[in-house]
Amino acid sequence: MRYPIGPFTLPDHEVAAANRDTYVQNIGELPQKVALIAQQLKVDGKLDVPYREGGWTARQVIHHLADSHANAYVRHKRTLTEEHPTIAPYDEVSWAELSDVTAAPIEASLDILRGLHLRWATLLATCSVAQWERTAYHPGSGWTYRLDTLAANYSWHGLHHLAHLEIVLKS
Ligand code: NI
Repeated sequence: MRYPIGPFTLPDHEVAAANRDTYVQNIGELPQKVALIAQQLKVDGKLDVPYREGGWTARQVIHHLADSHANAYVRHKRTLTEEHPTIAPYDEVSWAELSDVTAAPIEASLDILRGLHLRWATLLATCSVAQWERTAYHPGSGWTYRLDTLAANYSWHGLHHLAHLEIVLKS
């Protein structure tokens, strides 16, 4: 239940380079997919249903996507403009428990995702080969990301949480 599409594994450079278009497409398409399922969850009154026992509610998942991908966007931009930056971690569990997550309507995060992903997918779609190969260090995992493996991670991350929302919808 926790990893409905399986955990993320860091692709090797050859695989990541071959799949750049897929990552751009997945990142570009996510907001519309989330908005569609969020609308269905709202109609069904399931926004406060967790996707698993003790897990986040659909509402928390939607707000988490906005929180996480705002960080992701900054990570991509820093990778493109700084020399091998160290990615700043954030406490995603605490972020999901802050008051805005219960007080703000999901539409606020759907709006964030729509604008953010349009910028993000446009940025990635126009990157040069040299830009795709720029690197960043992630202290949490100890991984060195390239821009394409970072995009791979977030391409997976969007679909991972979309699958959580689908679990709630089918419950
Ligand atoms: Ni997540």
